[in-house]
Amino acid sequence: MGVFQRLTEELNKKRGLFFLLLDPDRKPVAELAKQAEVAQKAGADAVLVGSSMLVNSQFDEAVAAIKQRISIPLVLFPGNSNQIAPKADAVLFLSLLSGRNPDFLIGEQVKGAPLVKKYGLEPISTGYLLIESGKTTSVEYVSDTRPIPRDKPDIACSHALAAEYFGMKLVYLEAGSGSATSVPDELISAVASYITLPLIAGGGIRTPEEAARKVRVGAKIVVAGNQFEKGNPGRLLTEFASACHQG
Ligand code: 1GP
Repeated sequence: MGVFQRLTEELNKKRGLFFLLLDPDRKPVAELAKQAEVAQKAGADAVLVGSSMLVNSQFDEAVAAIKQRISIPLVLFPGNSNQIAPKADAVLFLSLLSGRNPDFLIGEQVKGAPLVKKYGLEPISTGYLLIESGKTTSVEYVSDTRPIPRDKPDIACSHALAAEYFGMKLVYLEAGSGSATSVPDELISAVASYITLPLIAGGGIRTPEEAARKVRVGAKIVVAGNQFEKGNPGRLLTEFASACHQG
């Protein structure tokens, strides 16, 4: 069974899913692999691997090491076409629809597509919308694009509908990793009631309560990463996963 279908079936049993984001720039390979295993035991539904910059050259090695430790899907969340690694299960085949930079709308995708095919990865076409979070995020800076204003749900809805009409499978509402504020509940709720595609919400979601709220207002998948980088996050991961599953 493919990854997208497997996740869709999980969504028939749970109100929402929880994905852990691992950034190979932030931790050594062995720690990333260990954290992925802990997340799986805690109930995470998938592990995303990606980075907006990637100054660490061990991307493929990190993906391979993580893959050895988990049986839940390992899905690439690439910041550019250099982050297509052979050992993953699938890739969020993203287009940064909120921006007007052709490199991130289609250029990187054209470079990455032959690698996705060569490695036999499952592409999951995803409309990626960056939402303003109060300060400049890495995605905004690196992509040289402007985010959608956080108090303009109509603009977010139009972009999300374009993703649906393009035949994409998911829409990702992104505040940016470590952002000061997460995507507003009102904006998630407006987009969820405007389109039929499942929504992912991520960026700056710091507590299980906040994660549960994102599910209740309409997100089907919550992504979090930054808050698990310190100490021993096993318990917090368990709380995040069950908050997302129950909503
Ligand atoms: C970033 O949406 C993800 O791309 C997760 O964000 O690291 O802030 O949890 P955090």
